[in-house]
Amino acid sequence: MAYGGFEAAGSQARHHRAIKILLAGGFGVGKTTLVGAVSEIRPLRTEEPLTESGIVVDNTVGVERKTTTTVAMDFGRITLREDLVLYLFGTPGQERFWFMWDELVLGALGAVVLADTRRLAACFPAIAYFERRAIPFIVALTRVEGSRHYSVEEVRVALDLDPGLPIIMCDARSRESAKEVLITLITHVLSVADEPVAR
Ligand SMILES: Nc1nc2c(ncn2[C@@H]2O[C@H](COP(=O)(O)OP(=O)(O)O)[C@@H](O)[C@H]2O)c(=O)[nH]1
Ligand SMILES: [Mg+2]
Repeated sequence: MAYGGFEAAGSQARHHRAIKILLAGGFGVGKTTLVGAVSEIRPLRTEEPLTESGIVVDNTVGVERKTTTTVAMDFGRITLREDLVLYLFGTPGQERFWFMWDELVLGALGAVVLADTRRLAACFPAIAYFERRAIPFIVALTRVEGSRHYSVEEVRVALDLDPGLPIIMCDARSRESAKEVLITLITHVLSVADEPVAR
């Protein structure tokens, strides 16, 4: 994976640090939108119009407003400090791109699982994946206007998540909300790192 210019910075680059965060969740849940809202570079996107044949594969029930699909992934960058850069990788939502995940998770600090309360089950595979690999994650709920409101605790039960795992509401279109999601993840990662390791 090329980090565009990052290594090219010469001897100073030695002191630079990069944090890698993954963004996962079902199709149409807001991954591309969130990367776009929070990234300081024009996000690298690989959206393609949904083709007739793609529509058969991509489950668009409940996401009728969606006319493009992320073929590979979204990629964004946020400079936290002069020497500390956060890279955000939106994982491809469709199961047929599952094979890419094992490479994407390498070196990742943690993950955000986006979930839409209308289609909660769509985030099960992402949650199962991160649990299996012991990658710290949080759940961010995007809510579409007019859809039934579920409480965080209802979602926790439905997704069978530990009491300590942060679940927050977010609007993926809002930069402030997207930033709060990332801060919540980093805070969670730090608190998990403080826990004594079970032997
Ligand atoms: N109401 C609402 N709509 C959203 C939100 N996030 C994304 N959307 C809309 O949902 C559609 C699909 O989002 P997209 O980011 O492409 O989903 P992806 O497949 O996960 O990348 C787009 O039309 C977005 O404008 C959100 O937090 N709230
Ligand atoms: Mg997308």
